[in-house]
Amino acid sequence: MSGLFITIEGIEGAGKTTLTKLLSEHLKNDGADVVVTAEPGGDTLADGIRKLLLDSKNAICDRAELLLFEAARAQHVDKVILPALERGAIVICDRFSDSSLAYQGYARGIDLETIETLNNFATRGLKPDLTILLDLPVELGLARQTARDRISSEQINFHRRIREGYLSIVRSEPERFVVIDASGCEKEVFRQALEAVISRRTR
Ligand code: Z5A
Repeated sequence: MSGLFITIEGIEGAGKTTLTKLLSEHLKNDGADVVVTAEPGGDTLADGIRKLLLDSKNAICDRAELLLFEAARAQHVDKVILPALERGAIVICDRFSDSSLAYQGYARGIDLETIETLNNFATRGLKPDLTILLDLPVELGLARQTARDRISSEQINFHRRIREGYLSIVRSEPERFVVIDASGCEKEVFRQALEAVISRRTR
């Protein structure tokens, strides 16, 4: 597979969507074949699962929540991500399997090994070449948010466990991650992220 798979992770309001847009525009202007996508979602089926997952009217038990994220991921990987990587594109994905470890594992309390096994099944073992973690205090991220859904309206301690969870994942796989202080301005976050992408592309 000749493409480059980049994922962007972080707590709510970290600036993932903003960075994804800035990076993809820059790389496209540079002439690269870039596919921008996000989880949960990516095609009609996965978008439908996203609506179920984020709707505050749905009372979803933790195991069902995990399995729905993994079902959406399996569909996303087969229909969007793998075909793009196979043709040599740069895929920039706003959230991926680390989100399940951070949210359903570290924050909800589901056993991490179970999640790793399900992640592996859903992704066919696909791992990002580079994961950019946008790290910032939970209070700042939540203050940037304009709308709340079933998951973002959880208590502040839930969001703190997510942040700590991400930092634990980084410690276990430091070579895959670049951690950027996302409390800085958009331009500075973008500058650091672009530097990381360029160094990964030229490896
Ligand atoms: N989830 C899960 O539990 N398990 C999983 O496996 C997966 C996901 C894949 C997806 O919702 C939810 O699903 C999410 C995790 C869970 N939980 N929640 N809630 P989503 O995709 O709709 O939500 P999100 O990923 O958290 O996105 P977000 O809240 O929109 O945040 P963001 O994309 O990181 O931020 P943004 O939209 O780029 O920026 C937010 C605002 O801040 C906006 O006004 C920007 O202009 C501003 N901003 C951005 N960067 C900056 C900087 N650097 N300085 C100042 N202001 C900034």
